[in-house]
Amino acid sequence: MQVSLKRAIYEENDRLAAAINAGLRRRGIYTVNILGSPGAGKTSLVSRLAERLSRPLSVIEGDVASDIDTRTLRALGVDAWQIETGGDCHLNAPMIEAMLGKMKVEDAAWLFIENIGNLICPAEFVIGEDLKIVVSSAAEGHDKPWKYPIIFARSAACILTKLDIAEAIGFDEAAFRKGLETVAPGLPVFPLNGKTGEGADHIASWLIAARKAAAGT
Ligand SMILES: Nc1nc2c(ncn2[C@@H]2O[C@H](COP(=O)(O)OP(=O)(O)OP(=O)(O)O)[C@@H](O)[C@H]2O)c(=O)[nH]1
Ligand SMILES: [Mg+2]
Repeated sequence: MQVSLKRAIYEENDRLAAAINAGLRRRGIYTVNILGSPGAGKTSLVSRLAERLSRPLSVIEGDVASDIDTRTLRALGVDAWQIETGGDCHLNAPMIEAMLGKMKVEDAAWLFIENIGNLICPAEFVIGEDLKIVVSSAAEGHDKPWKYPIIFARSAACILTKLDIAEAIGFDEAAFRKGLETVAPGLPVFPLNGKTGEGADHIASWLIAARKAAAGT
């Protein structure tokens, strides 16, 4: 009973997510669902990309509470909008549909969705995105791919932040990459210093290429 109810919830969400994605694609909007632990560097990544991407950019910020990240991005001139889930550990397609009704994403824009900080539930839901990317910080430890394989396996790229403090916290990058290769073979990894922006040019180029490849399909 519980299993079939859960399946029905997923199916309903997936149907709506597919419709959202189709609507955004028709308008030439490319949508990226950004996943990762609390404090991994998701908002820093968005800020660094906003400085580098030339098309219009809108952001949906997901948090359990507060509009701190939305205010941070707006202060940088980014068109950011906040969803407060009030406790839910992930965003879902109905939340995105409701938010898209309020905001005004320009045609042909980028739409970034910063999901709730957590390595479990956000990986299980599609919300209308073209692709997911996962931000993982050295501060979380190098064992994360083994412990949370699904989020890495469902992502199209991994952004590895906080390598500037790797030595101080004993982060073993080779072990992290070995874990990634085990759970998500071939997943591209992009080191990023979220504070200075070092590494963000490569991520921007990769996203532009992914967008072009999707348009060609
Ligand atoms: N040293 C260092 N600090 C970083 C790096 N990237 C981000 N930070 C810092 O880490 C903290 C958290 O970064 P955010 O970008 O807010 O992380 P987040 O994933 O958006 O956090 P939540 O939205 O709260 O889940 C901030 O103080 C950032 O300045 C990095 O590469 N190196
Ligand atoms: Mg954030």
